[in-house]
Amino acid sequence: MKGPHDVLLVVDVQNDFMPGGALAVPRGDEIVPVVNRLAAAFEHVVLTQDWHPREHLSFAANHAGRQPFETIALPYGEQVLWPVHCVQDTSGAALHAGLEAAHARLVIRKGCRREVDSYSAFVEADRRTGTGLTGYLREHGVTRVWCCGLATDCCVAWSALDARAAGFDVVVIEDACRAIDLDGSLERARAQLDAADVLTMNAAEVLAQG
Ligand code: VGL
Ligand code: ZN
Repeated sequence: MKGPHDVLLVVDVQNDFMPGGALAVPRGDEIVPVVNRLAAAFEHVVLTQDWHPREHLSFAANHAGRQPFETIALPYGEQVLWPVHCVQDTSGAALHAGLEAAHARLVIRKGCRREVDSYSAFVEADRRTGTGLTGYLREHGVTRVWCCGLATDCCVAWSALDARAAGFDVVVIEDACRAIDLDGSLERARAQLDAADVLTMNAAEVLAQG
């Protein structure tokens, strides 16, 4: 059992990121039983939910003439335009029904403001506005963040990098994640994680540690 200094951060295990969903991550559903086994081994679990208003600026549909997966310049930098996904309070934004994490203590909802996206569970895409997760984890004495969920090269990687930047030890549990992998984004994310001293492990290794 992983104790009070460890947290399992379960990123965006939501219907819209599952096969058949609005922004499907290939084989995203395969992680659910793995995440469930991990969650059972952690005393402290935190979940995230991508949680956008329907007018969100990350949706291609909200920009005339734009298609999903194009990029545009927003005041805070380049923004990928996505299909409409994880609209607040819709079934697409709901957590996967098979996720077993009843003891999760906190659900961070992110990307809630129309004009700013947030891949990271810690800091919004303006790179200024914190979600409060850093302070919450510090207040609970957490020193190590174990990351899993969707998508490896997007919200998981950004969350892991920000956790590291906030001074936590960070592990990405690779087989409890799946990637979108747009134009080499998975390889780029892996290089950034390596450079930041984020460790990668498999769920079996994590569970074998007890
Ligand atoms: C995500 C793209 C847009 C993710 C969220 O959860 O990785 N990706 N919003
Ligand atoms: Zn999103």
